[in-house]
Amino acid sequence: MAVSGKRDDFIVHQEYPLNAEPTSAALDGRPLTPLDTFYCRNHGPIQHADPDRWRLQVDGLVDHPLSLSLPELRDRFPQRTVVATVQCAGNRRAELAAVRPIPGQVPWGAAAISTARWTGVTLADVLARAGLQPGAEHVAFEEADVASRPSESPVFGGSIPVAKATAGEVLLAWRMNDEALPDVHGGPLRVVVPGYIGARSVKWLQRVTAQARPSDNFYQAKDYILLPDDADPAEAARGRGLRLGVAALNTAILRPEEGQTVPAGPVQVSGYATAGDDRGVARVDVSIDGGRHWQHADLDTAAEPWAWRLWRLTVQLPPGPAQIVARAWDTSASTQPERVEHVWNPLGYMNTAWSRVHVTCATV
Ligand SMILES: Nc1nc2c(c(=O)[nH]1)N[C@H]1C(S)=C(S)[C@@H](COP(=O)(O)O)O[C@H]1N2
Ligand SMILES: [Mo]
Repeated sequence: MAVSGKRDDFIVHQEYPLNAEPTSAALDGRPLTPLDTFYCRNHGPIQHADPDRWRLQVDGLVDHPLSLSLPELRDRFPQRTVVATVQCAGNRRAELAAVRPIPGQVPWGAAAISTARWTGVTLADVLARAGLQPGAEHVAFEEADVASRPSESPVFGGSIPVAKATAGEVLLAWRMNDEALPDVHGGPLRVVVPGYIGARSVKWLQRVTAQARPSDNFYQAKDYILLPDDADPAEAARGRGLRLGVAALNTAILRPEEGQTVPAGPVQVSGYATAGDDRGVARVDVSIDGGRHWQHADLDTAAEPWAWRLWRLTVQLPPGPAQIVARAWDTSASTQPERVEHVWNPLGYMNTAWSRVHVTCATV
């Protein structure tokens, strides 16, 4: 099925709500993901709001509650641009679901992640104008509550700690890759929280609330929960398990693609790596013998601080079946777990295991 504004080869997991990702090959090798290639992750209806009537409320533990139109946001605060990667906590879930089924969750490949140039104002500047009160430990976001929302889909929201909210890289954005933010990606206004799971980058942002406690919004308190592997998935709704927030070290091989036939000899392997919040990607290793020997990939040197690091390496593959493996290390010298079996969890979040691609090498 074709999705309006997206490439013809977009992989649609679900039409409503719209959940779709690009092919690995389409994502590969581009520091910025074009708008027609950027993945779409939705829990409810895509909103189509009139930008001229949009207002953002800033309330809660603030001295001066604000109500700002888009022109007011634009005119009263300095404009900022940040290149940032957004990654869903469910990225790479299909590999987990191959170990044990994960019913009712979107079976994402490795492309529920994309990078854009976001332009807007910093949340820090807006909060400074509102005046945070002592006791404001968290900043919560909420999308607009629209009449078209089906009864089973709660209003989307979530929160981040105040230190992150005031750190300067968190944007209230209305432009994406120098174009107006498309409705599907949260237009006219979304928050972009680099270094956190994608779920915190709330689209159709209408309310920012300073508060003492983390958000009790369904999607933070009862979903996006990492449960112990033997837990019943329903336990997430009872508030059990770890609440996700900060992103984790991850990497994926984008090329060659799983199951591909490649000519034996030199083969270029490439992909992305991301690190959580205040960490960076330090190194990416590639192995063609299941992890006994590793070679270091070339990392993009020009990468922006909040963007993924693209990497590539040419390996020599003998004829026959081959498995290519990749893992990343971060600036705290931590690396990724070896096996998906070891990170399996009932809702299928945070698959950070070594990335593996199986190919067949044909003699030419
Ligand atoms: N209002 C709203 N914001 C949202 C969501 C949503 O369903 N509704 N999905 C979140 C999740 S889980 C992710 S991963 C990102 C995806 O952003 P994208 O669709 O622009 O790729 O948006 C986040 N913001
Ligand atoms: Mo997500």
